[in-house]
Amino acid sequence: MAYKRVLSIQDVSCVGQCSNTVALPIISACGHECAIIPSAVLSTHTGGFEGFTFKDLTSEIPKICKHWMKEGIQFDAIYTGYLGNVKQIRHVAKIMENCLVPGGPKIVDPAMADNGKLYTGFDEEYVEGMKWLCTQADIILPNITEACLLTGTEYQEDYDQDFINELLGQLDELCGGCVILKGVSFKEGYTGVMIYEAGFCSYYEHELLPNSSHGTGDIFASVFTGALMREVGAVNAACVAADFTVDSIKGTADDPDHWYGVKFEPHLGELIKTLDEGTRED
Ligand code: PXL
Repeated sequence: MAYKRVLSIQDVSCVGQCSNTVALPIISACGHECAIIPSAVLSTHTGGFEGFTFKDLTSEIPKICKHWMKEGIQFDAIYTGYLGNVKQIRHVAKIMENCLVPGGPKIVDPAMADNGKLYTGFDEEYVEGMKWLCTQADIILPNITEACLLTGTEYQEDYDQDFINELLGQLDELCGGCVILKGVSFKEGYTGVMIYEAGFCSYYEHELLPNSSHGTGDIFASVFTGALMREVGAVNAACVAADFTVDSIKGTADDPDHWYGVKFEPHLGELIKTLDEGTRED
């Protein structure tokens, strides 16, 4: 198995099972080195806790980049998620330009909104910045809310295949690479992920679980990135990521005190097995 070095750029929410605290263990379990840039340090994520602390680390990012360039440090993939503010978007693009091996994938999860609403602290300027970052990406992983924001489409809870096709077409124009659209549901009790690449569209449907789940987009994107770097292809990587996310949500459903995230850790062993079976070289 090729051992890859992946850079994850997103916040550190000290408590909350999201962003880098999810990317590190998951990408490591997929068998890769996971380096990080913390875009900000928060006491918790912003989705439901009151009075969280927020230390913006924007000014560190160009210094980190400069040091890495001096040391010749390069990554096989760069994956970005929640960024602290719009200024970081240009810094991130500079890191992609200077610290990524030629041909390495730029994976952008435009983590900024869900259920029709922007996350606390984000505004129209951030959306515009994220739109621009998506034009620099090879792979983007929006949910439907983020897809609507990125394409200037009015969010709707009920939609049909035509609405999704239109969204995918516009996202493809924006990114020009591979679009992974999450949370696409056509049937009650089910949801799924659309993978649109080079004019081909695949849909992987799975159970829709009733409990709301913070951080599941980050879990999905981390597994996707880790699996993609095992060279299984975008469609397989998305299916593995969806299964892992569903298992993690199911394993949390019986614990109402664990509302702030999902218990993904018990499923890492199964993920390692799945990837080993799928990529064995014998
Ligand atoms: O999971 C997305 C996310 C990441 N980081 C922070 C967040 C959120 C969602 O609310 O608040 C800090």
